[in-house]
Amino acid sequence: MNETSSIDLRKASSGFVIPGDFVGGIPYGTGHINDTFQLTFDQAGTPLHYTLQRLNTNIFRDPDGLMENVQRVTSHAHASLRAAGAPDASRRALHLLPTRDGGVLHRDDEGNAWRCYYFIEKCSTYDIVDSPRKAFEAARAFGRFLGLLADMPGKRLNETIPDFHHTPKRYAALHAAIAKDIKGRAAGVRAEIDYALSLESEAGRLVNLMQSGDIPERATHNDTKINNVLLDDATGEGICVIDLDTLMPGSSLYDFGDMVRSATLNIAEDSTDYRQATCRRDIFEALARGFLEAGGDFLNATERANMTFGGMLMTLECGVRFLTDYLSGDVYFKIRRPEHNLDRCRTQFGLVRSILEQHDELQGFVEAQ
Ligand code: ADP
Ligand code: GN1
Ligand code: MG
Repeated sequence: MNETSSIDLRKASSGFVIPGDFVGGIPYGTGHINDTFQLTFDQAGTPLHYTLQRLNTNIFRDPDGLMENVQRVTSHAHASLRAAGAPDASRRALHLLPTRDGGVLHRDDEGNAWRCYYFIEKCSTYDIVDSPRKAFEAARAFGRFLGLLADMPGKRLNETIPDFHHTPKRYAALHAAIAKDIKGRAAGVRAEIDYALSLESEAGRLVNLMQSGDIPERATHNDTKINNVLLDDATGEGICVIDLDTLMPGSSLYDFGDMVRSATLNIAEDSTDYRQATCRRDIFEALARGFLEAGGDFLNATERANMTFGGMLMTLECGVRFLTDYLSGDVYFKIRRPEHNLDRCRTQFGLVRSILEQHDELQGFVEAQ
């Protein structure tokens, strides 16, 4: 794939039916996987924005199956919003633009896969949550989204990345990376490897509870990073869940867990100040309240009993993935400095430690809801 600076956005956007004249586009957001741009079109004197994204097809091997999921879920969301009479429905769910050939995925001459959405105005995303209110709103939006997915008719969602949250398989990949050690980095990260291995016995708990049927399989988002929900600038409400590439069959605890991972950390995910990493209890509590307010009716007792554990496990799994990528020569997550993945791994492991230290109090709060 070429660098984003050399991309011809006018050409890429010409694959879609977008009314008006192309004005320009800029890179947008802080995601680690796809390339996102905000486009401006002039429609008879009114500037309109769109979100154009180039999918990372090294990671998403079946873009058609992925877009089928996105189309089903966004259509279902709009139908539900219309049925509920929501006045601002077009800001509350992503809306795909059609390609010139009537699909939703545009393939350019070089084989790049593109999609385009309405850009939702007057909203913001946050990489670090600075108040319990924001955490509550984000968690309630993700909880409602889970309810929406539960209502969706039709077949099981396509698996866009098989075994995405199969933590034991993530550990197997770590073991393979340590054994290969292609960059000669393993000796320098012995402490991180030892920490990961000290918790390996926990890796299978959610997978086992799903296999036994104690935790139900659900249609889930699977990447509920806190910057994947748009908060309304005027009201603060969590208005729209975005970044739908990892819609797949999964567990509610993957979704609650990744919120805990991405919102409770007191420092940036890639901070070099990783020794300061702490799980902020007020943010955790706000997440639990928001998620349970929206999803409390349908979560079962085993799901509730494992909510804090889910936060720990999703954080551990992500740390293991960052460490694996560091050992493998940084082939998966975008990096902007040589030790970027290692720094990310260290903040995640710091957060795991902090969640484990506070586990009983945090889970006590969940049980009291
Ligand atoms: P990535 O997979 O790279 O994380 P996202 O789909 O999360 O891609 O988009 C990156 C950022 O772009 C988001 O965090 C959000 O700020 C912004 N964004 C994405 N889609 C929209 C949209 N339809 N309207 C407004 N902002 C959007
Ligand atoms: C990636 O695309 P983005 O930045 O929202 C990753 C998540 C990780 C996250 C860590 C498809 O999410 O699984 O938790 O980085 N997405 C994929 O920040 O691997
Ligand atoms: Mg994102």
